[in-house]
Amino acid sequence: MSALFPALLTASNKQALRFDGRALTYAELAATAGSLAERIEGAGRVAVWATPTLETAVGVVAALLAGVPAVPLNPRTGERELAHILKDSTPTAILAAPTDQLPPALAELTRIEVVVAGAADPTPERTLPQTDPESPALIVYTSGTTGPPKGAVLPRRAIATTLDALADVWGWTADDVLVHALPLFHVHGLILGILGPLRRGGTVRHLGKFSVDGVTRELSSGATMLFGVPTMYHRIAESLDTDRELTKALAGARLLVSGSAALPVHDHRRITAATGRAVIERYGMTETLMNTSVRVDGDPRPGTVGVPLPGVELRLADDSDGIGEIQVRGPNLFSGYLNRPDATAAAFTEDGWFRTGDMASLDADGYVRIVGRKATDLIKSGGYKIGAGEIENALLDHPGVREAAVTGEPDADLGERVVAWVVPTDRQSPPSEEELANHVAAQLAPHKRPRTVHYLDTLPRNDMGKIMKRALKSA
Ligand code: MCA
Ligand code: AMP
Repeated sequence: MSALFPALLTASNKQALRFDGRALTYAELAATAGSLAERIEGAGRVAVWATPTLETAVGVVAALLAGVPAVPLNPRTGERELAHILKDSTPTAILAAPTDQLPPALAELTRIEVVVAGAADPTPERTLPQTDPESPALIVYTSGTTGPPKGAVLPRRAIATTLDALADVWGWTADDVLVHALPLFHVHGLILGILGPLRRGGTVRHLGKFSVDGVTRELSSGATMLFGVPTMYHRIAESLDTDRELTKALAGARLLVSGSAALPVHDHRRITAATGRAVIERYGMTETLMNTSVRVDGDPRPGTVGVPLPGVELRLADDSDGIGEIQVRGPNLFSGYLNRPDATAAAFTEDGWFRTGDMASLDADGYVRIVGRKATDLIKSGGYKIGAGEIENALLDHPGVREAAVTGEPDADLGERVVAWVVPTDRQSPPSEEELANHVAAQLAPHKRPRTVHYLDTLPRNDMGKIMKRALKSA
């Protein structure tokens, strides 16, 4: 397989990365990531403190150059989730910026500082190891319906093939300048949003934190592409009526891409009506990287996620009524869940197709329409996947909670919001909504916190004692 980042070999003075005014050219990135790669070569696995900064991008590129698997950590991960990820992935070191304050749970690891030195570092003379395409590149943690998150092992082969397939369907080249504000501990922001431009030899400008103004500014000053989750496009759509600069900026972009959750047709229409531009939807998953997309030269068709990417095989299982589970096969797939052969086996059919759990129908010409999910216990909020079970377990750990159930409810901004249904231990003084939200944020992660808490005397259960979640609906 060719090098993951051919542009690092030519090491030009073209801008590769820019975060909040700090930037690196390809020559500078090759030098700074190259010398870090030499320092970490041979480390078993490294964790990366994945703040939305230049240091995270440099750390991950260095790990890829060194052939050392990297585990990106959400810097807001709470105690319980962080302890699980560390125990499961057993990194030997943590890559972090010199200014990062790390939690005590990381104290046992060797801290390797990512110092972005720029051109001062000479490009290493030595060529870094030739790495097997099947070797693990990244381990990305993702939620299931129950239990703690699982580490999806992503080989170099999957990253290279998914990025090249996207280049084909989006006409993505070295001339593109991508703007985004996605977190760097998931596939969308890290693999598509950072490694994607670097593989093309193009440029990425990261906003640090999402804002409509930041998107306007960058698309008005040379950026050509925008990646976002539907919540970001919803916030953009909300601003269009009053913001002429934003409308102009979007109208001038080459490509607007949405993914991680469904972009409602209403938001598609509002954006197209105001700007004349269609938002391109693509569909992926941590375990599969990207499966389908609307092609840049195809019919955008809101409400669909386009057609299978080159090299990806897609079928619907048990679709006698026209709707079935999406199953996929191809070089874009992960190698398995770390330490979870049981879960890996369960994720595939007997004939080797990956079960996505997403339910869909197909248009006559093969466009995929996602209509829902098999598991009601998976919540997609702001583009983050959240398992109801992990939040229920965290809530049950709170002394003020006797019973708990968690559901997802429609939310115009987040797509779905996490709603908790709680039977308090002491009905006279239940823990407050804020206290429970803080508890979940501190144990798991802030995006997993319940946005609404309902207090009940009992949870509705069937004869078997199973909670009947369908009976739990906010008024
Ligand atoms: C609020 N905050 C708290 C608490 N309450 N912190 C601690 N304890 C609390 N009780 C803080 C948050 O940390 C945050 O801080 C701020 O309040 C707002 O947080 P939140 O409510 O979560 O933000 P939001 O406004 O709801 O965020 C919307 C968002 C975000 C920006 C769209 O959801 C987002 O970045 N989503 C991207 C998800 C994504 O990348 N998914 C990819 C996975 P502060 O203000 O400092 O930030 S899916 C994937 O990879 C597949 C392959 C695919 O297909 O793409
Ligand atoms: P994650 O496991 O966090 O990587 O999220 C993957 C899930 O996000 C998929 O299984 C889908 O349910 C959902 N998803 C991603 N992209 C889209 C999209 N364009 N439309 C609808 N759902 C999507």
